[in-house]
Amino acid sequence: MPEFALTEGQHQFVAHLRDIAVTELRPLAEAGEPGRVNRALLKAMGAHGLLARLFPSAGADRPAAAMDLCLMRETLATVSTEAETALALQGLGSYPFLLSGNTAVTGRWRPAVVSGDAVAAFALSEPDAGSDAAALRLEARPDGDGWRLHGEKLWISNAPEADVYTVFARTTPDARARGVTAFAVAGDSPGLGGEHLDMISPHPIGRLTFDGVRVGPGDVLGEVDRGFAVAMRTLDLFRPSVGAFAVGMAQAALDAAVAHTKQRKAFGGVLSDQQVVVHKLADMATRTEASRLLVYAAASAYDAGAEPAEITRRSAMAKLDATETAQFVVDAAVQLVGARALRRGHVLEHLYREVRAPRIYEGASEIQRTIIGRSLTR
Ligand code: COS
Repeated sequence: MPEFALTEGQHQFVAHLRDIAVTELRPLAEAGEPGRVNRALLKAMGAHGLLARLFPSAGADRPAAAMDLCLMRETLATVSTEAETALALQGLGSYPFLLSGNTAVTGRWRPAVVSGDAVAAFALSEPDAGSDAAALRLEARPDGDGWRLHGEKLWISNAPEADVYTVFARTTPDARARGVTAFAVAGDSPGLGGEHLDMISPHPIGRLTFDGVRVGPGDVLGEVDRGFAVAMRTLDLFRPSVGAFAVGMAQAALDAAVAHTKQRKAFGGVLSDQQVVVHKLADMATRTEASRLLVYAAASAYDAGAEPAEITRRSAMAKLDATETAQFVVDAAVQLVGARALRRGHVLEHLYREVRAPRIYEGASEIQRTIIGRSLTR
């Protein structure tokens, strides 16, 4: 059943997290270098047990708590988008091997991932396979009892600095989704290279090159040729949480717009005396709250073990609605605050850059509409 209100325990956790975020995580995030992995920040999140909360029960059928993940992302987004994204990327990169890895893989990486000592990354996209993920071509050539990986991955968050990658590669040619295998690949593997990419939003992202990187049967996550489902199940969990990130950004933008328009003198009063202004704030608040409820409903359905098709549909709806809403809200807030919102360093200038990418990554809005549309017509 979808949840429409937070429990007392959840409220307390959110308040506690906000406190840690303001006093510790934001200063660490601000001390980091834009576009680079911030290991001190990740270690602090590990020390506070936040990364462990991403994986409450490794090895279980559903080793994650979606609502918890969403609350963490929404809360952190209102304080520090860098801290938010560092937490999320750690989860996205390592969830597949916690979901589908054998005991050796999970045992090797889980402790370091939850302590923040190892940085994880999710490597699905390629230059010619973005929205059409089943078109991926990174080649897994048979080599003894294992494979050698040849090819390229692009737009991979945390690359090329991560310590472990979930890599989706083609084990059977011309088989689209039915010929993809997921592997855990150590960041220091011989033959693995890469570079940073300079993007509009400040989180680390890069390109990976594979020149005969050796992977063995023990590195397979799940089953050979069944890796596409590993990717999709991971995205089913993380898409609502991208929505939660968007809701947090929308809330931060709304708060900034309310604070400004309440005190900004204009036309013999304050800006919020103008009906056009207060009506805009009302729309921003209402749409943010509606998105929040869609996110909570999707997360609750996941945690309650709803039917896979329902989880997928709700996940797509939450991501679609929340990311599009956040774009509207941040843009409207910039308009209300005016030129000072566009000055480098203003919270809205930062959010304006941050809010754009989530409408593209983890499945563009158009892909979410395709998923929702198919669920209606199939
Ligand atoms: N959970 C488990 N399995 C799933 C699934 C899900 N949510 N969604 C699809 N699958 C399975 C299907 O059941 C099908 O399995 P079989 O071949 O055994 O029947 C297989 O995966 C292929 O599914 P489908 O035919 O729907 O694949 P399509 O190529 O039509 O594409 C979309 C599906 C468009 C949904 C997928 O390519 C997608 O999500 N694209 C966006 C990728 C993305 O998010 N990239 C960002 C990377 S992270 S920044």
